[in-house]
Amino acid sequence: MLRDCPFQKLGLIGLIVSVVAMDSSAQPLVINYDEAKVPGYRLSDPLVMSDGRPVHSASAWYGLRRPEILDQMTAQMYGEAPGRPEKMHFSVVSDQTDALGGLARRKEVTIHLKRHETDQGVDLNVLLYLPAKAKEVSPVFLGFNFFGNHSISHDPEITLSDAWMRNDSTKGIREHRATSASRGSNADRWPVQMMLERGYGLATAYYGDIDPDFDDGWQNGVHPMFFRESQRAPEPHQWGSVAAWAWGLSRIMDYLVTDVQVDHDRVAVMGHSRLGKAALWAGANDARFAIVVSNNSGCGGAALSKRAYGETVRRINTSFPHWFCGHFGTYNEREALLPFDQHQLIALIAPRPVYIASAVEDRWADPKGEFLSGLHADPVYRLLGKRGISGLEMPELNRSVGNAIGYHVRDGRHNVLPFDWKCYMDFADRHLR
Ligand code: GTR
Repeated sequence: MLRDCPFQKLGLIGLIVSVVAMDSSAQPLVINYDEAKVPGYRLSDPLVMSDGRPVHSASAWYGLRRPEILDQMTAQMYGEAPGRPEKMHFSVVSDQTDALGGLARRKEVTIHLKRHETDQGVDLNVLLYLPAKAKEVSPVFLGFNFFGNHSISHDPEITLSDAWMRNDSTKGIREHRATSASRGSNADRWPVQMMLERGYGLATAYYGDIDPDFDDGWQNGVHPMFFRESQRAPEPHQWGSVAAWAWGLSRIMDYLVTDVQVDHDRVAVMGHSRLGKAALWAGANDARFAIVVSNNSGCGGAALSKRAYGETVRRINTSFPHWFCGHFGTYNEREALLPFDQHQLIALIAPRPVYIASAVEDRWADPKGEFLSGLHADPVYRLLGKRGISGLEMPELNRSVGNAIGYHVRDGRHNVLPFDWKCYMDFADRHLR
């Protein structure tokens, strides 16, 4: 399908500029914010096989087309991930039934990721809040955090992370370690009280427990655990960090299905920005996630790559060479050659509900490209008997639209705001209850 008719009308009003930056290859890197300069592009149809055969039935989708798309996106973009490590096990580190003034039951659980008994392994520390008064199992939102579990709430009982973190004095992180000043430093992104009052639990973990977010030559995090003898880096088709974070979300799900207070049929996976990319990829790979929420996930997440608006494939591969698999570099400035685009990532989640949220000032993440991914995934939802999203136009600001594919663009910047969470919980209320 071409970007012209009928989607050309979907204009975002705003200042239109092109920014020229440089990357390490010394070629000027053009960042386009001008809708008129979005290249003409053709999206592959999620309901047509690569060899041209049309997909007319749910069985052809599940049996043929879905595996084809999943294989392409795995091999060319996120990279192949291993299975669950053979000797993985869980320890409940603490369990308090009257946390947050009696509102919550708070558990801390360590997931020991190990392949062999003798491995040092990697520990993933999960914080779980559940509504204390719940008489039955509770639905849960699961999402990674950026600054450690202790940063998401002022609850002084949360264990302070001792993991490597990017220095940030505004978040109380010095010499790559969290200090006590870091407690609650990101609490405004996690409305725990509102969640508990609405009957939802929250499971969260620091994403750096799975893979510290810097290009370290693959020596830390979970990647080395799976190297063959003498292997030093993932092969070009093997997982980068985004796929590793997605894999980590599935390992947390492995724990959640064993927790008798959690309704494991009602776990919504959510992520912001790079962690939104990871949440979408987790949702595409792991059907245990009942709902998937992408908050401002942008390039490599919900935004169409072929629009090359805001952050581009070359730019993301240059700034973050560890996020995607080696093969993805082939598409730097050659998005047209991609055999898929991000609408197919959304389609992989079908028929489960997925919510895509944009922020109007977050042009780097291409709000219109995020909306279009949902729109172009809609035919797959319809084939599977669900209404995805109707209406070809982006909605007005701060209005949540859609059915099994939810969408909003709110005012303001790249962030997670209470408005976003309210929309996610309303969406979960509609689809999970
Ligand atoms: C930016 C990156 C985006 C987005 C964001 C974030 O630097 O270019 O793709 O992931 O970081 O995660 O906050």
